Amino acid sequence: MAKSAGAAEAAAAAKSSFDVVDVDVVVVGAGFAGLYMLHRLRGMGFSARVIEAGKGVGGTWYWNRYPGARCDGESLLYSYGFSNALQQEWTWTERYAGQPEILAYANHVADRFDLRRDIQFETRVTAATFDDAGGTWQVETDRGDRLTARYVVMASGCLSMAAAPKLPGAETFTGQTYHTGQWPHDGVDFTGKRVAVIGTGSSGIQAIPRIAAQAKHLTVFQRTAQYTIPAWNGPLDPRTVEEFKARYPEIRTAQKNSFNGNNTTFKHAETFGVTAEERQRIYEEAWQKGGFVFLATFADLLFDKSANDTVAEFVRAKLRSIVEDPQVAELLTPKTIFGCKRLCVDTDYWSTYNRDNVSLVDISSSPIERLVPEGIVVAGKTYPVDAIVFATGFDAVTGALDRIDIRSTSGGRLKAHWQDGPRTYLGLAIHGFPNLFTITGPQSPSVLTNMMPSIEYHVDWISDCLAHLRHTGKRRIQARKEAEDDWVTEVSRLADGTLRPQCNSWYVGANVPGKPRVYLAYVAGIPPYKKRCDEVAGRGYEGFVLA
Ligand code: FAD
Ligand code: N01
Repeated sequence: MAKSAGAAEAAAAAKSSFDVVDVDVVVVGAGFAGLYMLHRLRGMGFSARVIEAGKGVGGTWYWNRYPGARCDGESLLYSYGFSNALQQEWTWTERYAGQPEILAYANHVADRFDLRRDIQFETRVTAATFDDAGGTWQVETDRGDRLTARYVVMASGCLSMAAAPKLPGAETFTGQTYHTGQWPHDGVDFTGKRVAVIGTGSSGIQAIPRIAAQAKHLTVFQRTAQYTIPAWNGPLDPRTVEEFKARYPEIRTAQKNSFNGNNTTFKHAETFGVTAEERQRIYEEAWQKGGFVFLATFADLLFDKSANDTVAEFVRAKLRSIVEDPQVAELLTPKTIFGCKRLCVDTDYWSTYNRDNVSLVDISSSPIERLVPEGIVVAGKTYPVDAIVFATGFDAVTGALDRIDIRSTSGGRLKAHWQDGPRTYLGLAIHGFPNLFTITGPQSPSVLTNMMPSIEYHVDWISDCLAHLRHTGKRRIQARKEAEDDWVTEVSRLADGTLRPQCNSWYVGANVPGKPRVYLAYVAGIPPYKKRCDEVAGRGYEGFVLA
């Protein structure tokens, strides 16, 4: 839609930066990926501009301000390792840091490395076109900027496009609606309110106990029951922090080479290699430690369904011991493969259903019919509410890329190239779209790992690649079609060898109507992935054409 002259003028007057810019690199997004990318580019002497839709840095941690939002990778590991000075001066206070602390950290990084002067906020990239003749990208924004760049780096996030169902009658609802991924910056006071939460993934499971503690009544609408492991969050012992700081360089190296970037190693190879009693002991020990360590008990849990059943049943028994009402416990009992959807990590989630002011509505067989002025209708019954919280997740991994009109004069539109699902080489580059890189892009380990080391690895790989191009006098790099085809096949083959694609999750795009069902990440872990990417670079960027 064309902007009115008045609106365009107001937008132009409001912005403090440039209209036409020519830089070496445009980076889209100022989350942890964009911030580190900018820092590296500066260090190498490249000119760069970061374009960010939000008003501030932090990405995920800027947008997801819902009550209870925190990381579920341990803070001491869910942080940058690229600067020893940074990791020595910053002190995390909790085992799993809350959103405000992580956002403060992102802001500290931006200030410490003086990054803001090259970031344009409140600006959304709408289009990017590669001109084959000129060998440059033209980047357009919703504020009328035109940027020319030799390279574009997409640091636009895997979980940055909030997704909510289009419910009939939504416009008639007279209460407030919120999405966990677009939470108001001033917070929301639910005191005295009847609140609905739709969705019981990681966001819902974090928010539900906190909303229940404040609201007059909370009704949770659950489509699929989820497995969750206690976080046992708490203040970090200063001695633990000191120990980490003393050993940080070696810890970071280990992280970058560990299966999922969390320095966990599988305790045992085979679930049935130990007795049932021993297995129970191992699960109990993992439960008492809390968090993702559960997936590291036995290496075959996501390969062998009968092995998976043992851990699933252990967690279900825990649930039954926590939830007092057997009918509610039955509704909350997950029936899916354990760890197939992303495992949740919680504080007091299941026990919240023991509160008098919390009720659970099962919408697995009768979906929400519609919204009406006073609330939500399911199976002909109206549930009156004052506010609805959509904890319904994201158009993950490809969502942010799909929303930009990315084209190249020879390769056509990215949307067309990806109509049957994303196609990439190493999750870093796309055939037909030269000089374009994706940080933690589709078909890389990204969302199956601690994202911080995965982000750092990609940023370093891209930086080395740009340095190589400059050093060798090359100005263009493009993934070969065969290399991309082979990678797509390899990523699918690996996923199909596991139980992972077998449930409906955002990992396969099942949460977004019409999205092609493709496993979106590389499942074999960081070590083989990193080895492959290192080899590609070491062999002069094998699988790419450099011109
Ligand atoms: P993001 O942080 O998503 O930043 C991308 C930025 O790009 C956003 O600010 C967005 O506004 C901007 N953007 C997108 N498109 C455009 C456009 N067209 N124009 C301009 N700007 C654009 N990972 C873990 O490893 N451990 C955790 O514990 C963990 N917890 C999480 C908790 C929540 C609630 C969520 C949602 C995710 C969590 N993640 C976690 C994943 C998290 O997304 C990553 O860890 C990490 O923060 C991603 O950083 P990023 O810079 O790649 O992307
Ligand atoms: O989103 P989700 P999320 N009608 O997609 C339901 C990261 N993260 O925001 O399972 C009714 O996981 C949907 O039901 P179903 C983490 O990577 C991390 O919670 O599809 N219900 C599900 O219950 C995570 O995986 C943390 O049947 C609908 C829920 O909404 C990712 O972000 C915290 C529906 C969505 O769950 C996304 O998590 C938060 C509909 N039409 C997020 N559509 C940490 O703790 C969807 N649902 C680190």
